[in-house]
Amino acid sequence: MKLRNVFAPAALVLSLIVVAGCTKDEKNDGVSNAKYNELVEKYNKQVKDYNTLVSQNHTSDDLLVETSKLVADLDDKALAVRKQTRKVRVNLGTYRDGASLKADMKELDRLIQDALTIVAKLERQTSKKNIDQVVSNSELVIKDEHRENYKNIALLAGQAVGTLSGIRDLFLSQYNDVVDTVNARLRDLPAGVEPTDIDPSREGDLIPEDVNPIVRNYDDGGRVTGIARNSVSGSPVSNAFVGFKKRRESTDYFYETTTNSQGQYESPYLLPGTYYVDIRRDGYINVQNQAVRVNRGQESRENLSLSEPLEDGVYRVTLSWTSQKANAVRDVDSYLQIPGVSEPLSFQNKQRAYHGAYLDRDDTDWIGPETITINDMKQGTYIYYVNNYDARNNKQALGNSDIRVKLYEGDRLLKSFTVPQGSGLSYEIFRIENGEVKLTGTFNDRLKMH
Ligand SMILES: [Ca+2]
Repeated sequence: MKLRNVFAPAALVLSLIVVAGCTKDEKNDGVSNAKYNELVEKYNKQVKDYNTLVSQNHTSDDLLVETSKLVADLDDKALAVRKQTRKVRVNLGTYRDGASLKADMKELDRLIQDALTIVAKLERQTSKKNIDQVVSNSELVIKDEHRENYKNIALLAGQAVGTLSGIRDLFLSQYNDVVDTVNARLRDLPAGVEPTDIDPSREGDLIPEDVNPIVRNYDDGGRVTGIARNSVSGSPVSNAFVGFKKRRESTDYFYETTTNSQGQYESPYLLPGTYYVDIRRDGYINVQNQAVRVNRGQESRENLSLSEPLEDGVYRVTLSWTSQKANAVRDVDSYLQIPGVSEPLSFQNKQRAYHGAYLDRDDTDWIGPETITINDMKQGTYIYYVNNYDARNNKQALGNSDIRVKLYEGDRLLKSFTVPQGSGLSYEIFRIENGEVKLTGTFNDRLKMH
């Protein structure tokens, strides 16, 4: 056994700081450190005094061994709690469904209960009553001059335990804050799988109607840039109208621009938040209410794949993704599982008719587009998913790649999708079951790949 100092409460305090998830490098998660630091300082002083006194006297080896064992257990448990707390906090904004968030919280609850059980044992063991008992049962010959010290040892232990209880209460109150935040998030999430239709119109992200979102520079906001391309030829689409607005169902554009001869457009610097963009060009299907997020000091890459109108009953899936940037996927691939066909449609069988569908090309070098057209929709289940082809060791890259998928039918846009932040190498976006579109939105590393 790794024996630690008998003055376990010192180690216990450190464990509890970690349990609370509020070390200095985590100050951004909204938990105040001040009260903790105050209690820890007080506690450390009490333990130091306790330590000094005991070192001048004999005490029970049993107490030392048992206490050390408990502290070792608590250290292990505290580390697990810390990891789980961070997991929940870091991912809080990106959980796609209530079920996975609840599962992670359940695990956190379990770990915390285990830790508190150990805390309770330690409290009992270091209580004044127990120390008194140990002292009175001691077979050591206690010299008179030490008797007073033993009383003081017990007294100090009792004080330290009192502080320990304060720390535990504080920890529990902060944990309750996490639970409150999680509950608020759960109200925004469906119980099962969340659709990935991009409508991040959470109130907090929207710019108030009376605020001008255009700002002067990067210090105050960010910018949206992108390239519009023809979904089949990949040629730039010039002179397309791009209108920025603050509300989803609105035609009140606060900024309008057009794509240049290379298909490029950009917004002015904008306050951080969520905006919506409409894109129109004669000869193409309108794209309405495309959600874009603006982050301070960043450029949001919103590349557009525009489709010409199709015949009724013809479906088209367009895929575009980011221009070159760090920690993103250069080559995203589109896959379509066709009912009754074992091999999915992908770059392996592009540019030829494949069971009533067709993939135009494999774009391998940023932006896209890749486009699948389904001319002959069959009965059964179609599954559309995207794959991270060239960054196989980076499970975050797919979610960092600003992937935009659109599903068209005839002359209208049915749905827009994105791939959210998260981990995974492939991501199932939607299914079409007997003509009905069902949003799925799940990371899945076991989908069939070439
Ligand atoms: Ca590709």
